[in-house]
Amino acid sequence: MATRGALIVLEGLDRTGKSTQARTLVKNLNSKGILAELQIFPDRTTQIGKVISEYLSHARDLDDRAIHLLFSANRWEKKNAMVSKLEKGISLVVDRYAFSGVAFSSAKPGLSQEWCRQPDVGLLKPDVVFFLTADPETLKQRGGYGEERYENVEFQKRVAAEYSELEDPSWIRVDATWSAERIAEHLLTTVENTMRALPEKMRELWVD
Ligand code: Z5A
Ligand code: MG
Repeated sequence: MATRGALIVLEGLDRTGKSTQARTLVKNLNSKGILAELQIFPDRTTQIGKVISEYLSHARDLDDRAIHLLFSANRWEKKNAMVSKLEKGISLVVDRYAFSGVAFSSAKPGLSQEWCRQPDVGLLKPDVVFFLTADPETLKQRGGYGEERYENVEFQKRVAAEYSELEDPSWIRVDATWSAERIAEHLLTTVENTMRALPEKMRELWVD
């Protein structure tokens, strides 16, 4: 059995409940005596994260490629700290990761998935990716939709198409219209199973 922590990623369109589930999963793991912490991307607390936050709230405009590289840099600036936590046996529940980076940027005109992947090559590869899915029209009805950049149904539909192209067979699709409790239970069981068969060595994203 591996002594390191597991890298668990939650992905999906806006308002699929990723943040709700990421928080609950950390709490549920902790209450079972499993060390786990939350890592949110974008991490808006760093200097790079502050620029990203200004971009998302329309306080700042940036070239599409420039903002893409900043989202990636925001992950790279956290990589060493993430490695060190995982090596200490702390599992990380990550609320959005490089897959959001590729899906959202490549939904813009002129940015290919191939180009968008490059800056994240070599980041840590997750041990499990949960992909929360629901129809953008349904998600629109949930709280807070429409305040930040990208939060419109037409763009979300393009992002959904990019996610489908990016998705690989290892991803675990979860119906985001299930109750939050049902999703939480499913995630916890799956993570516990993943942890039983965790490879000792961490892998790199989009390398192997
Ligand atoms: N972005 C990017 O372009 N490139 C990158 O590399 C990265 C991100 C990392 C901000 O992300 C934007 O950055 C995002 C992608 C882009 N843009 N968009 N669109 P963010 O993660 O900071 O966005 P957010 O503001 O946290 O929204 P979100 O993450 O999309 O929401 P969520 O976390 O998936 O959902 P939630 O906050 O948990 O729940 C939303 C509402 O639904 C809330 O009222 C809940 O009570 C409700 N909810 C939750 N679960 C359920 C269930 N099961 N049933 C019914 N209602 C529910
Ligand atoms: Mg969120």
